[in-house]
Amino acid sequence: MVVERRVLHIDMDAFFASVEVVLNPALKGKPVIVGGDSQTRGVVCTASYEARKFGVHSAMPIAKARRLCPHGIFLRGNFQDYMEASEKIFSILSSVSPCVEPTSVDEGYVDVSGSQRLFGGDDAIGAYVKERVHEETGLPCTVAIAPNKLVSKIAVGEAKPDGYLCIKNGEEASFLKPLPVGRIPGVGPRTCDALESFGILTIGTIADMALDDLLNIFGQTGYVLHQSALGISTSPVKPRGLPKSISRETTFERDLLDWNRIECYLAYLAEKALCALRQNDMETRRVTLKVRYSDFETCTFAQTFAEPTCVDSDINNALKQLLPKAKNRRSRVRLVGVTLSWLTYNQHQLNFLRESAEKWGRALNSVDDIRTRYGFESLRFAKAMELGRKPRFATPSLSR
Ligand code: TTP
Ligand code: MG
Repeated sequence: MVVERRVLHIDMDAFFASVEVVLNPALKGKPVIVGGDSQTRGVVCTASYEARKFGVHSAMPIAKARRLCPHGIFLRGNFQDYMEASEKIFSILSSVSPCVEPTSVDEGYVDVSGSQRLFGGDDAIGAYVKERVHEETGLPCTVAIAPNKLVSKIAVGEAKPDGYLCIKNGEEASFLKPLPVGRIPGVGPRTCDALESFGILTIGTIADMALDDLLNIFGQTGYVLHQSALGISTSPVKPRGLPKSISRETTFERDLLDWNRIECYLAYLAEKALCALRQNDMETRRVTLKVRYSDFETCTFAQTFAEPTCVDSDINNALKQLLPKAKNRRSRVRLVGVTLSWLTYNQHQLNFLRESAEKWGRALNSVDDIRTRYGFESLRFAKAMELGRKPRFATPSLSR
């Protein structure tokens, strides 16, 4: 039996702004704008759909957004909150199929070809994903399921916000036919203008053209346009491979000289990196401390372990030994980070010599379980708690 390829695409709606609404329900229905590094500087990261009605959009200067939407609610945002929501979303997607390809913090593809019987078809899969995301994060998202990544991506764009769309195999071209050419991913304003100058406005017009004509006008791009217009794409969903290293780093809002505070941030970042390490069922043999000073010089200090570990105290002890080297330079610090590398699978269950590490490992697994259920902030180590219950980060610490 030939299994039909079915690809799910998910994209969260007004992601950062929606997370802010969940954190403060009084913002619901209001024009919320996230971004900027002050009241007037920087650019918009995203705007709620209410704010978009005023013409506010991502990458627009905050000052312009203020002019367009003076009564908008402007927030700086906290990347930690967005990352936590993102992690929950991808863990839900992994419960549908092992073949998950994250493409950004709020977007990804899932190959659901093999999940059809288990869930009872596309619509059941779509409903399950939307419901679980809503239950676990309170956030709205848009989901589409189609024969390939290209069509599911375009379908999500059509179904936004809070939508669901299913395009059956064989319906690709008819779904795409009436849409403007700019909906094809990669067709930017310049290609749109070029197509329009030939009177080509809809995807259907491209599909109906002779391939030779398209090749004459656009060269090789003509072929890609023709395939896309017919909804043909063979690009596979590429599940994220195992990480080679796991890093967490942040740039401070203002360069810091207070090493006690810097160490608190470092402790928090190390906690986050270790939690991610254990979630991947892995251990590390090398920890690297990264420090960027205010003159942008970046130094790294590393320590290698004789035995692999996933235990916080091992990493914290190593960092303690590395810190004096970093403090030697008496300049302000712009960024700190921690990287765990030389990763291996956690496979020392039967090693009796490591009994104490085992006990730690079990305790930490319980810690991680509680965090999965009640959020990362529910259990924290003392050092990082000096930053307060919920530390603010000016920049994300997204790297793996
Ligand atoms: P998007 O998915 O492009 O946008 P969105 O989720 O806010 O809105 P929608 O998908 O409903 O159109 O980006 C996801 C997040 O990434 C967004 O909430 C904020 C962040 N982002 C930026 O910080 N800068 C940008 O220029 C863009 C486009 C997004
Ligand atoms: Mg989005």
